[in-house]
Amino acid sequence: MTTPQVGIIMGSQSDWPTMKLAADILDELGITYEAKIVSAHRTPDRLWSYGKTAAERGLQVIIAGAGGAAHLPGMMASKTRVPVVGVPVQTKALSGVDSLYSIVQMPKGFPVATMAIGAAGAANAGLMAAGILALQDPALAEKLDAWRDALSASIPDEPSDD
Ligand code: RP5
Repeated sequence: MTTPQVGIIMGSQSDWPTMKLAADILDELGITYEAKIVSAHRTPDRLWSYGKTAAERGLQVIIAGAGGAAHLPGMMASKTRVPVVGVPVQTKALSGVDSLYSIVQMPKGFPVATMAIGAAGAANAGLMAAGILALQDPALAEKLDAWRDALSASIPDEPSDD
């Protein structure tokens, strides 16, 4: 089995409805990925081995989403040089602000490219991964440009009452 280009990881099954929005973008652009539940708190050994083998397996970007005390993206960044894009999952208790703060303030040396909270952040994580991969892949660059052009073209000139 060949290694996918992108690893999507998340702390819990409950994160999947959000993280699926990143997967949907990758599907649209024809980017291969795997989706795994890897929890910093509940499955730390799984996190360790995923991070330790990510580069040698050939993963090119990791999208990591978690909610609450969301240590997963930062811990993953500490274990691999593969770029990590972090998605703060929206929580019920604090609306995802806790997730954002847990992910965004990484110390110098171990960066996480942190997206917006929730659905927009997950979709943007897919687009960020696509942009990184497109640097070395002209066919993907063309698809991504077309995707962006289509989005721009879908925005009306004027507001409507409907
Ligand atoms: C985090 O705790 C997960 O990323 C999830 O967002 C949150 C709640 O998890 P569950 O209790 O729904 O499994 O680790």
